[in-house]
Amino acid sequence: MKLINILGKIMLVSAVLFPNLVNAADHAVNAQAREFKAAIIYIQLGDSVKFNNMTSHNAVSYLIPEGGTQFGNKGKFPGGSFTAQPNKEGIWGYVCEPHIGFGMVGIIVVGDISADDVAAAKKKAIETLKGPFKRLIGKINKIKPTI
Ligand SMILES: [Cu+2]
Repeated sequence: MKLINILGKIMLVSAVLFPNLVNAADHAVNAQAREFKAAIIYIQLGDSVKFNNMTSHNAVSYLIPEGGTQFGNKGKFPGGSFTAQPNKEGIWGYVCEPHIGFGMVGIIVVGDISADDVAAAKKKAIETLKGPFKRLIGKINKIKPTI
């Protein structure tokens, strides 16, 4: 009984100190044909995103918030699936490199974003992305601000 009480207290303290970790959710994005489904997802900081059916696809971040850590291996296939955990709030744009010509790109929105945040991400995309990577701009246009 004592051990259960101690474990209960540890979980309670963890929930107070690290709410994002305790409440973290897992989201799934499926690669289907030449698309990510869903192509735009909305998550909270601490959540993870599992990319499924990645045998002939990859998912590499090309547009990330300031201070964020890139995910995905450029030029490599992860295999069956892999999990990304975006580590900053904001708009994350990623692409499937082999199929970017088909517009196989996606967006992960982390936390609350305003219309200004969307406009800033679009400006950054226009300034920094080249060639087919500009496909991300079309997806940014479809983001719905959450605040
Ligand atoms: Cu692909």
